[in-house]
Amino acid sequence: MSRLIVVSNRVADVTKAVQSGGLATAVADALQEARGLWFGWDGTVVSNDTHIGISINQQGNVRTATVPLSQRDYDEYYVGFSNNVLWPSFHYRLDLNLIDSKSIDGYRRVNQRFARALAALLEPDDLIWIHDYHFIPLAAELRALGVKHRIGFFLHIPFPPPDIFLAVPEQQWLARAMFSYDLVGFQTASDTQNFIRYVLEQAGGEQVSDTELKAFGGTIKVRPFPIGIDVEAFYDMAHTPTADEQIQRLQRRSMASNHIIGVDRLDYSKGLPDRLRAFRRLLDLYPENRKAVTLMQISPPTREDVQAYADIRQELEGLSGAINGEYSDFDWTPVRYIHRAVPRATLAALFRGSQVGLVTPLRDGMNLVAKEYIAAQDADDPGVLVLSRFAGAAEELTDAILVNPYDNDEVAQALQRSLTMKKEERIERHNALFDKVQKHDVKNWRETFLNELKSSRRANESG
Ligand code: GDG
Repeated sequence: MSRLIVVSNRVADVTKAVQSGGLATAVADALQEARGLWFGWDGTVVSNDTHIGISINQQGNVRTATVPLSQRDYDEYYVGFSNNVLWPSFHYRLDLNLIDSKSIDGYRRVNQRFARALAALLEPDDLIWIHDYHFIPLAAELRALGVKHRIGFFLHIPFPPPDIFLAVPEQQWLARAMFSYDLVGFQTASDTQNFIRYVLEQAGGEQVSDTELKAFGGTIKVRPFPIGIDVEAFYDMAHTPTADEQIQRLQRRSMASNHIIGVDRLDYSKGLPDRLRAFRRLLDLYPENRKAVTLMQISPPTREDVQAYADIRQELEGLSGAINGEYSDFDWTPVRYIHRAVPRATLAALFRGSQVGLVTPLRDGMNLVAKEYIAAQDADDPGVLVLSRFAGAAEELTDAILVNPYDNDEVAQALQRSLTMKKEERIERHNALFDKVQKHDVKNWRETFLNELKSSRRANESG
Protein backbone atom coordinates (compact mmCIF):
# COMPACT_ATOMS: atom_id res chain seq x y z
CA MET A 1 0.00 0.00 0.00
CA SER A 2 1.40 3.40 -0.88
CA ARG A 3 2.02 5.91 1.87
CA LEU A 4 -0.38 8.84 2.06
CA ILE A 5 1.02 12.35 2.35
CA VAL A 6 -1.50 14.98 3.42
CA VAL A 7 -0.61 18.65 3.09
CA SER A 8 -2.73 21.30 4.77
CA ASN A 9 -2.06 24.76 6.13
CA ARG A 10 -2.34 23.68 9.77
CA VAL A 11 -1.37 20.23 11.04
CA ALA A 12 -3.59 19.05 13.89
CA ASP A 13 -2.66 16.90 16.84
CA VAL A 14 -3.65 13.50 15.40
CA THR A 15 -4.44 12.09 18.84
CA LYS A 16 -7.05 14.85 19.37
CA ALA A 17 -8.25 15.10 15.77
CA VAL A 18 -11.51 13.27 16.41
CA GLN A 19 -12.55 15.91 18.92
CA SER A 20 -11.71 18.89 16.80
CA GLY A 21 -13.87 18.51 13.69
CA GLY A 22 -13.40 19.73 10.14
CA LEU A 23 -10.36 18.76 8.15
CA ALA A 24 -8.61 17.15 11.11
CA THR A 25 -11.25 14.45 11.59
CA ALA A 26 -11.65 14.08 7.87
CA VAL A 27 -8.09 13.03 7.16
CA ALA A 28 -6.81 11.64 10.47
CA ASP A 29 -8.24 8.14 9.93
CA ALA A 30 -6.88 7.86 6.40
CA LEU A 31 -3.45 8.85 7.70
CA GLN A 32 -3.64 6.22 10.46
CA GLU A 33 -4.54 3.47 7.99
CA ALA A 34 -1.89 4.38 5.45
CA ARG A 35 0.87 5.03 8.05
CA GLY A 36 0.87 8.49 6.54
CA LEU A 37 2.73 11.74 6.82
CA TRP A 38 0.98 15.04 7.55
CA PHE A 39 2.87 18.09 6.35
CA GLY A 40 2.16 21.78 7.01
CA TRP A 41 2.60 24.85 9.18
CA ASP A 42 3.04 24.26 12.92
CA GLY A 43 1.10 27.43 13.78
CA THR A 44 4.09 29.37 15.13
CA VAL A 45 5.63 32.54 13.77
CA VAL A 46 9.37 33.17 14.12
CA SER A 47 10.95 36.58 13.82
CA ASN A 48 13.30 35.80 10.94
CA ASP A 49 13.91 33.29 8.15
CA THR A 50 17.08 31.83 9.63
CA HIS A 51 15.19 29.85 12.31
CA ILE A 52 13.10 27.88 9.85
CA GLY A 53 13.68 24.16 10.19
CA ILE A 54 11.44 21.16 9.77
CA SER A 55 10.24 19.20 12.84
CA ILE A 56 9.35 15.56 12.45
CA ASN A 57 7.19 13.88 15.10
CA GLN A 58 5.63 10.44 15.35
CA GLN A 59 2.06 10.18 16.73
CA GLY A 60 1.02 6.51 16.61
CA ASN A 61 1.03 5.43 12.98
CA VAL A 62 1.20 8.99 11.74
CA ARG A 63 4.26 11.17 11.28
CA THR A 64 3.90 14.89 11.22
CA ALA A 65 6.37 17.17 9.48
CA THR A 66 5.87 20.81 10.35
CA VAL A 67 7.55 24.12 9.73
CA PRO A 68 7.08 27.55 11.31
CA LEU A 69 6.41 30.68 9.26
CA SER A 70 8.56 33.77 9.43
CA GLN A 71 6.78 37.01 10.33
CA ARG A 72 7.10 38.11 6.68
CA ASP A 73 5.65 34.82 5.40
CA TYR A 74 2.80 35.04 7.89
CA ASP A 75 1.98 38.62 6.84
CA GLU A 76 2.25 38.04 3.10
CA TYR A 77 1.33 34.39 2.45
CA TYR A 78 -1.13 33.69 5.26
CA VAL A 79 -2.80 36.99 6.15
CA GLY A 80 -2.02 38.76 2.87
CA PHE A 81 -2.76 36.52 -0.07
CA SER A 82 -4.58 33.55 1.48
CA ASN A 83 -6.92 35.40 3.81
CA ASN A 84 -7.14 38.90 2.33
CA VAL A 85 -7.37 37.91 -1.35
CA LEU A 86 -8.28 34.27 -1.95
CA TRP A 87 -10.70 33.73 0.96
CA PRO A 88 -12.87 36.83 0.30
CA SER A 89 -12.78 36.49 -3.51
CA PHE A 90 -13.65 32.80 -3.48
CA HIS A 91 -16.54 33.68 -1.14
CA TYR A 92 -17.78 36.26 -3.69
CA ARG A 93 -16.65 39.22 -1.53
CA LEU A 94 -14.62 41.28 -3.98
CA ASP A 95 -15.26 44.32 -1.77
CA LEU A 96 -12.93 42.72 0.82
CA ASN A 97 -10.29 41.61 -1.68
CA LEU A 98 -7.11 43.52 -0.69
CA ILE A 99 -4.78 43.14 -3.65
CA ASP A 100 -1.12 43.78 -2.89
CA SER A 101 1.83 42.58 -4.99
CA LYS A 102 4.00 41.81 -1.94
CA SER A 103 1.46 39.27 -0.69
CA ILE A 104 1.41 37.47 -4.05
CA ASP A 105 5.20 37.20 -3.91
CA GLY A 106 4.96 35.84 -0.37
CA TYR A 107 2.37 33.24 -1.42
CA ARG A 108 4.61 32.10 -4.27
CA ARG A 109 7.68 32.05 -2.00
CA VAL A 110 6.05 29.96 0.75
CA ASN A 111 4.67 27.48 -1.78
CA GLN A 112 8.19 27.13 -3.23
CA ARG A 113 9.70 26.65 0.21
CA PHE A 114 7.07 24.08 1.21
CA ALA A 115 7.65 22.24 -2.08
CA ARG A 116 11.39 22.01 -1.43
CA ALA A 117 10.86 20.77 2.13
CA LEU A 118 8.24 18.22 1.05
CA ALA A 119 10.21 16.94 -1.96
CA ALA A 120 13.05 16.00 0.39
CA LEU A 121 10.70 13.77 2.43
CA LEU A 122 9.12 11.82 -0.43
CA GLU A 123 9.43 8.09 -1.03
CA PRO A 124 8.86 6.61 -4.50
CA ASP A 125 5.30 5.26 -4.06
CA ASP A 126 3.82 8.11 -2.03
CA LEU A 127 0.34 9.39 -2.85
CA ILE A 128 0.10 13.15 -2.22
CA TRP A 129 -3.15 14.87 -1.20
CA ILE A 130 -2.98 18.67 -0.97
CA HIS A 131 -5.75 20.64 0.74
CA ASP A 132 -7.18 24.06 0.21
CA TYR A 133 -6.56 27.50 -1.13
CA HIS A 134 -3.26 28.11 0.66
CA PHE A 135 -1.54 25.61 -1.63
CA ILE A 136 -3.02 25.93 -5.12
CA PRO A 137 0.45 26.20 -6.76
CA LEU A 138 2.14 23.53 -4.60
CA ALA A 139 1.93 20.72 -7.19
CA ALA A 140 3.36 23.01 -9.90
CA GLU A 141 6.29 23.82 -7.59
CA LEU A 142 6.77 20.11 -6.85
CA ARG A 143 6.69 19.29 -10.58
CA ALA A 144 9.33 21.99 -11.17
CA LEU A 145 11.56 20.05 -8.76
CA GLY A 146 11.04 16.85 -10.78
CA VAL A 147 8.36 15.23 -8.56
CA LYS A 148 6.40 12.73 -10.69
CA HIS A 149 4.11 11.31 -7.95
CA ARG A 150 0.33 11.25 -8.18
CA ILE A 151 -0.92 14.49 -6.62
CA GLY A 152 -4.53 15.33 -5.79
CA PHE A 153 -5.99 18.67 -4.70
CA PHE A 154 -9.20 19.32 -2.78
CA LEU A 155 -10.64 22.82 -2.43
CA HIS A 156 -12.63 23.17 0.81
CA ILE A 157 -14.06 26.59 -0.07
CA PRO A 158 -16.28 27.57 -3.02
CA PHE A 159 -14.84 28.14 -6.50
CA PRO A 160 -16.40 31.36 -7.82
CA PRO A 161 -17.90 31.99 -11.28
CA PRO A 162 -15.47 33.23 -13.98
CA ASP A 163 -16.42 36.90 -13.62
CA ILE A 164 -15.38 36.85 -9.98
CA PHE A 165 -12.31 34.66 -10.45
CA LEU A 166 -11.14 37.16 -13.09
CA ALA A 167 -10.80 39.77 -10.33
CA VAL A 168 -8.24 37.64 -8.46
CA PRO A 169 -4.71 38.80 -9.22
CA GLU A 170 -2.62 36.21 -11.10
CA GLN A 171 -5.75 34.12 -11.70
CA GLN A 172 -4.33 32.64 -14.86
CA TRP A 173 -1.24 31.50 -13.03
CA LEU A 174 -3.46 29.89 -10.37
CA ALA A 175 -5.64 28.16 -12.98
CA ARG A 176 -2.58 26.89 -14.86
CA ALA A 177 -1.16 25.57 -11.57
CA MET A 178 -4.30 23.41 -11.13
CA PHE A 179 -3.19 21.53 -14.23
CA SER A 180 -0.14 20.18 -12.38
CA TYR A 181 -2.44 17.94 -10.31
CA ASP A 182 -3.68 14.55 -11.46
CA LEU A 183 -7.04 15.10 -9.79
CA VAL A 184 -8.77 18.30 -8.66
CA GLY A 185 -11.79 17.97 -6.33
CA PHE A 186 -14.40 20.57 -5.44
CA GLN A 187 -17.19 20.51 -2.85
CA THR A 188 -20.14 20.76 -5.26
CA ALA A 189 -21.21 20.35 -8.86
CA SER A 190 -21.62 24.11 -9.20
CA ASP A 191 -18.07 24.84 -7.95
CA THR A 192 -16.79 22.28 -10.46
CA GLN A 193 -18.84 23.91 -13.22
CA ASN A 194 -17.49 27.37 -12.29
CA PHE A 195 -13.92 26.12 -12.71
CA ILE A 196 -14.72 24.33 -15.96
CA ARG A 197 -16.41 27.46 -17.31
CA TYR A 198 -13.36 29.58 -16.54
CA VAL A 199 -11.07 27.10 -18.26
CA LEU A 200 -13.30 26.86 -21.35
CA GLU A 201 -14.20 30.54 -21.63
CA GLN A 202 -11.01 32.25 -20.51
CA ALA A 203 -8.16 29.78 -21.04
CA GLY A 204 -9.10 28.22 -24.40
CA GLY A 205 -9.58 24.85 -22.70
CA GLU A 206 -11.55 21.87 -23.87
CA GLN A 207 -13.78 19.44 -21.99
CA VAL A 208 -12.60 15.97 -23.02
CA SER A 209 -15.25 14.04 -21.04
CA ASP A 210 -17.54 14.56 -18.04
CA THR A 211 -14.57 14.60 -15.71
CA GLU A 212 -11.60 15.39 -17.95
CA LEU A 213 -10.46 18.88 -18.74
CA LYS A 214 -7.71 19.91 -21.14
CA ALA A 215 -5.87 23.24 -21.02
CA PHE A 216 -2.38 24.72 -20.60
CA GLY A 217 -0.85 21.70 -22.38
CA GLY A 218 -2.27 19.13 -19.95
CA THR A 219 -5.37 17.03 -19.24
CA ILE A 220 -6.57 16.51 -15.67
CA LYS A 221 -9.52 14.97 -13.88
CA VAL A 222 -11.97 17.38 -12.21
CA ARG A 223 -14.94 16.31 -10.08
CA PRO A 224 -17.07 17.21 -7.06
CA PHE A 225 -16.46 15.27 -3.82
CA PRO A 226 -18.92 16.63 -1.22
CA ILE A 227 -17.25 16.36 2.19
CA GLY A 228 -19.13 14.73 5.09
CA ILE A 229 -18.82 13.94 8.79
CA ASP A 230 -18.48 10.85 10.96
CA VAL A 231 -22.23 10.50 11.54
CA GLU A 232 -22.15 7.67 14.06
CA ALA A 233 -19.47 9.29 16.22
CA PHE A 234 -21.39 12.57 16.26
CA TYR A 235 -24.70 10.88 17.08
CA ASP A 236 -23.03 8.97 19.93
CA MET A 237 -21.48 12.15 21.29
CA ALA A 238 -24.96 13.76 21.41
CA HIS A 239 -26.40 10.75 23.27
CA THR A 240 -24.21 10.27 26.35
CA PRO A 241 -25.44 10.67 29.97
CA THR A 242 -23.46 13.93 30.13
CA ALA A 243 -25.24 15.15 26.98
CA ASP A 244 -28.63 14.24 28.52
CA GLU A 245 -27.75 16.25 31.60
CA GLN A 246 -26.55 19.25 29.56
CA ILE A 247 -29.80 19.26 27.58
CA GLN A 248 -31.85 19.17 30.80
CA ARG A 249 -29.82 22.07 32.17
CA LEU A 250 -30.36 24.06 28.96
CA GLN A 251 -34.11 23.59 29.27
CA ARG A 252 -34.36 24.05 33.04
CA ARG A 253 -32.32 27.23 33.23
CA SER A 254 -34.24 29.01 30.55
CA MET A 255 -37.72 30.40 30.46
CA ALA A 256 -37.81 29.78 26.73
CA SER A 257 -39.22 26.47 25.62
CA ASN A 258 -37.70 26.60 22.14
CA HIS A 259 -34.03 26.92 21.32
CA ILE A 260 -32.48 27.98 18.04
CA ILE A 261 -28.77 27.26 17.65
CA GLY A 262 -26.09 28.69 15.40
CA VAL A 263 -22.42 27.59 15.49
CA ASP A 264 -19.85 29.21 13.22
CA ARG A 265 -16.35 30.57 13.36
CA LEU A 266 -16.76 34.36 13.59
CA ASP A 267 -16.30 34.83 9.85
CA TYR A 268 -18.01 37.33 7.55
CA SER A 269 -18.88 34.50 5.13
CA LYS A 270 -21.19 32.94 7.72
CA GLY A 271 -23.89 35.62 7.51
CA LEU A 272 -24.03 36.32 11.25
CA PRO A 273 -25.30 39.93 11.28
CA ASP A 274 -28.10 38.99 8.87
CA ARG A 275 -28.89 35.98 11.03
CA LEU A 276 -29.37 38.21 14.09
CA ARG A 277 -31.46 40.67 12.08
CA ALA A 278 -33.65 37.77 10.92
CA PHE A 279 -34.09 36.65 14.53
CA ARG A 280 -35.13 40.20 15.46
CA ARG A 281 -37.68 40.08 12.60
CA LEU A 282 -39.04 36.83 14.06
CA LEU A 283 -39.70 38.62 17.34
CA ASP A 284 -41.29 41.56 15.48
CA LEU A 285 -43.45 39.60 13.06
CA TYR A 286 -44.48 36.82 15.43
CA PRO A 287 -44.54 38.34 18.95
CA GLU A 288 -45.76 35.05 20.45
CA ASN A 289 -42.09 34.01 20.31
CA ARG A 290 -41.09 36.64 22.87
CA LYS A 291 -40.18 34.87 26.11
CA ALA A 292 -40.69 31.58 24.28
CA VAL A 293 -37.60 31.36 22.03
CA THR A 294 -33.86 31.87 22.49
CA LEU A 295 -31.15 32.08 19.86
CA MET A 296 -27.85 30.67 21.06
CA GLN A 297 -25.02 31.76 18.76
CA ILE A 298 -21.61 30.18 19.39
CA SER A 299 -18.90 31.92 17.42
CA PRO A 300 -15.30 31.25 18.43
CA PRO A 301 -12.72 33.82 17.36
CA THR A 302 -10.73 33.20 14.18
CA ARG A 303 -8.10 35.06 12.09
CA GLU A 304 -8.09 38.01 14.43
CA ASP A 305 -5.15 39.62 12.60
CA VAL A 306 -7.38 40.37 9.63
CA GLN A 307 -9.24 43.70 9.89
CA ALA A 308 -12.49 42.38 8.38
CA TYR A 309 -12.75 39.91 11.27
CA ALA A 310 -12.39 42.63 13.90
CA ASP A 311 -15.14 44.56 12.08
CA ILE A 312 -17.56 41.62 12.03
CA ARG A 313 -16.99 41.01 15.74
CA GLN A 314 -17.88 44.61 16.54
CA GLU A 315 -20.98 44.48 14.36
CA LEU A 316 -22.18 41.26 15.97
CA GLU A 317 -21.60 42.46 19.51
CA GLY A 318 -23.50 45.66 18.68
CA LEU A 319 -26.42 43.76 17.20
CA SER A 320 -26.79 41.19 19.96
CA GLY A 321 -26.55 43.96 22.55
CA ALA A 322 -29.21 45.98 20.70
CA ILE A 323 -31.63 43.04 20.42
CA ASN A 324 -31.16 42.08 24.05
CA GLY A 325 -31.52 45.71 25.14
CA GLU A 326 -34.76 46.06 23.23
CA TYR A 327 -36.46 42.75 24.02
CA SER A 328 -35.00 41.17 27.20
CA ASP A 329 -37.01 40.96 30.35
CA PHE A 330 -35.91 40.15 33.89
CA ASP A 331 -36.62 36.49 33.18
CA TRP A 332 -35.68 36.16 29.49
CA THR A 333 -32.70 37.02 27.28
CA PRO A 334 -33.41 36.48 23.58
CA VAL A 335 -29.81 36.18 22.26
CA ARG A 336 -27.06 34.23 23.95
CA TYR A 337 -23.88 35.05 22.13
CA ILE A 338 -20.77 33.06 23.06
CA HIS A 339 -17.48 34.28 21.60
CA ARG A 340 -15.43 31.30 22.75
CA ALA A 341 -14.80 27.77 21.50
CA VAL A 342 -17.06 25.24 23.19
CA PRO A 343 -16.03 21.55 23.63
CA ARG A 344 -17.20 19.42 20.73
CA ALA A 345 -19.27 17.12 22.96
CA THR A 346 -21.13 20.14 24.37
CA LEU A 347 -21.90 21.30 20.82
CA ALA A 348 -23.33 17.87 20.02
CA ALA A 349 -25.60 18.05 23.10
CA LEU A 350 -26.71 21.61 22.28
CA PHE A 351 -27.56 20.60 18.71
CA ARG A 352 -29.70 17.76 20.00
CA GLY A 353 -31.38 19.97 22.58
CA SER A 354 -32.27 22.74 20.09
CA GLN A 355 -35.50 22.71 18.09
CA VAL A 356 -33.95 24.60 15.16
CA GLY A 357 -30.45 24.53 13.64
CA LEU A 358 -29.90 27.89 11.94
CA VAL A 359 -27.16 27.73 9.30
CA THR A 360 -27.25 30.81 7.09
CA PRO A 361 -23.85 31.50 5.48
CA LEU A 362 -23.81 34.03 2.65
CA ARG A 363 -21.48 31.57 0.92
CA ASP A 364 -19.88 28.35 2.19
CA GLY A 365 -17.88 25.54 0.60
CA MET A 366 -19.94 22.82 2.30
CA ASN A 367 -20.78 23.64 5.97
CA LEU A 368 -20.28 20.73 8.29
CA VAL A 369 -22.37 22.28 11.07
CA ALA A 370 -25.50 21.61 8.99
CA LYS A 371 -24.57 17.93 8.79
CA GLU A 372 -23.64 17.75 12.49
CA TYR A 373 -27.00 19.23 13.46
CA ILE A 374 -28.80 16.51 11.48
CA ALA A 375 -26.58 13.75 12.91
CA ALA A 376 -27.25 14.82 16.52
CA GLN A 377 -31.08 14.70 16.40
CA ASP A 378 -33.40 12.13 18.00
CA ALA A 379 -35.08 10.33 15.11
CA ASP A 380 -38.46 10.20 16.90
CA ASP A 381 -38.56 13.91 17.80
CA PRO A 382 -36.05 15.74 15.59
CA GLY A 383 -35.36 19.45 15.21
CA VAL A 384 -35.56 21.38 11.94
CA LEU A 385 -32.61 22.58 9.86
CA VAL A 386 -32.91 26.04 8.30
CA LEU A 387 -30.17 26.21 5.69
CA SER A 388 -28.83 28.86 3.33
CA ARG A 389 -29.16 28.12 -0.39
CA PHE A 390 -25.58 29.38 -0.70
CA ALA A 391 -23.98 26.69 1.46
CA GLY A 392 -22.53 23.81 -0.55
CA ALA A 393 -24.57 21.52 1.73
CA ALA A 394 -27.78 22.87 0.17
CA GLU A 395 -27.01 20.93 -3.00
CA GLU A 396 -27.54 17.67 -1.05
CA LEU A 397 -29.74 18.70 1.89
CA THR A 398 -32.78 19.70 -0.11
CA ASP A 399 -35.16 18.53 2.63
CA ALA A 400 -33.99 21.30 4.94
CA ILE A 401 -35.91 24.59 4.91
CA LEU A 402 -33.78 26.37 2.33
CA VAL A 403 -33.55 30.14 2.60
CA ASN A 404 -31.99 33.22 1.05
CA PRO A 405 -29.75 34.38 3.94
CA TYR A 406 -29.82 38.01 2.74
CA ASP A 407 -33.60 38.19 3.10
CA ASN A 408 -34.28 38.71 6.81
CA ASP A 409 -38.06 38.39 6.45
CA GLU A 410 -37.77 35.13 4.54
CA VAL A 411 -35.48 33.69 7.23
CA ALA A 412 -37.85 34.92 9.96
CA GLN A 413 -40.75 33.15 8.21
CA ALA A 414 -38.67 29.98 7.85
CA LEU A 415 -37.93 30.12 11.59
CA GLN A 416 -41.61 30.52 12.41
CA ARG A 417 -42.48 27.62 10.11
CA SER A 418 -39.82 25.45 11.77
CA LEU A 419 -40.89 26.34 15.30
CA THR A 420 -44.50 25.42 14.54
CA MET A 421 -43.85 22.40 12.31
CA LYS A 422 -45.81 19.23 13.11
CA LYS A 423 -43.88 16.28 14.40
CA GLU A 424 -44.83 14.16 11.39
CA GLU A 425 -43.25 16.59 8.91
CA ARG A 426 -40.19 17.01 11.11
CA ILE A 427 -39.65 13.25 11.16
CA GLU A 428 -40.15 12.92 7.42
CA ARG A 429 -37.67 15.68 6.63
CA HIS A 430 -35.17 14.39 9.16
CA ASN A 431 -35.27 10.83 7.78
CA ALA A 432 -34.51 12.09 4.29
CA LEU A 433 -31.71 14.38 5.54
CA PHE A 434 -30.17 11.75 7.80
CA ASP A 435 -30.01 9.28 4.89
CA LYS A 436 -28.10 11.77 2.79
CA VAL A 437 -25.71 12.75 5.56
CA GLN A 438 -25.04 9.10 6.29
CA LYS A 439 -24.58 8.09 2.66
CA HIS A 440 -22.09 10.89 1.99
CA ASP A 441 -20.16 10.60 5.22
CA VAL A 442 -16.51 11.46 5.72
CA LYS A 443 -15.31 7.91 5.07
CA ASN A 444 -17.10 7.88 1.76
CA TRP A 445 -15.59 11.27 0.83
CA ARG A 446 -12.07 10.21 1.69
CA GLU A 447 -12.23 6.81 0.05
CA THR A 448 -13.88 8.12 -3.10
CA PHE A 449 -11.24 10.81 -3.46
CA LEU A 450 -8.28 8.53 -2.79
CA ASN A 451 -9.58 5.75 -5.07
CA GLU A 452 -10.10 8.24 -7.85
CA LEU A 453 -6.63 9.67 -7.29
CA LYS A 454 -5.05 6.23 -7.46
CA SER A 455 -6.54 5.74 -10.92
CA SER A 456 -5.87 9.26 -12.23
CA ARG A 457 -2.87 10.30 -14.24
CA ARG A 458 -2.66 13.69 -15.89
CA ALA A 459 -1.59 13.74 -19.51
CA ASN A 460 0.99 16.40 -20.12
CA GLU A 461 2.18 17.44 -23.56
CA SER A 462 5.33 18.99 -22.18
CA GLY A 463 6.27 15.71 -20.40
C1 GDG B 1 -14.13 24.96 5.86
C2 GDG B 1 -15.09 25.53 4.80
C3 GDG B 1 -16.21 23.29 4.71
C4 GDG B 1 -17.22 25.45 15.24
N1 GDG B 1 -17.24 26.10 16.42
C5 GDG B 1 -16.73 25.26 17.34
C6 GDG B 1 -16.39 24.07 16.70
N2 GDG B 1 -16.70 24.21 15.41
C7 GDG B 1 -16.55 23.12 14.41
C8 GDG B 1 -17.89 22.73 13.81
C9 GDG B 1 -17.43 22.09 12.50
C10 GDG B 1 -16.19 22.92 12.14
O1 GDG B 1 -15.74 23.54 13.33
C11 GDG B 1 -16.53 24.02 11.13
O2 GDG B 1 -16.73 23.46 9.87
P1 GDG B 1 -17.59 24.21 8.76
O3 GDG B 1 -17.71 23.28 7.61
O4 GDG B 1 -18.92 24.59 9.32
O5 GDG B 1 -16.84 25.57 8.40
P2 GDG B 1 -15.30 26.09 8.18
O6 GDG B 1 -14.56 26.14 9.45
O7 GDG B 1 -15.43 27.40 7.48
O8 GDG B 1 -14.63 24.99 7.20
C12 GDG B 1 -16.43 24.79 4.87
C13 GDG B 1 -15.12 22.79 5.66
O9 GDG B 1 -13.92 23.56 5.54
C14 GDG B 1 -14.77 21.32 5.40
O10 GDG B 1 -14.41 21.12 4.07
O11 GDG B 1 -17.42 22.61 4.99
O12 GDG B 1 -17.30 25.25 3.85
O13 GDG B 1 -15.28 26.93 4.96
O14 GDG B 1 -17.03 20.77 12.69
O15 GDG B 1 -18.59 21.89 14.69
N3 GDG B 1 -15.88 22.99 17.35
C15 GDG B 1 -15.69 23.11 18.69
N4 GDG B 1 -15.99 24.26 19.37
C16 GDG B 1 -16.53 25.35 18.75
O16 GDG B 1 -16.81 26.37 19.40
N5 GDG B 1 -15.20 22.07 19.37
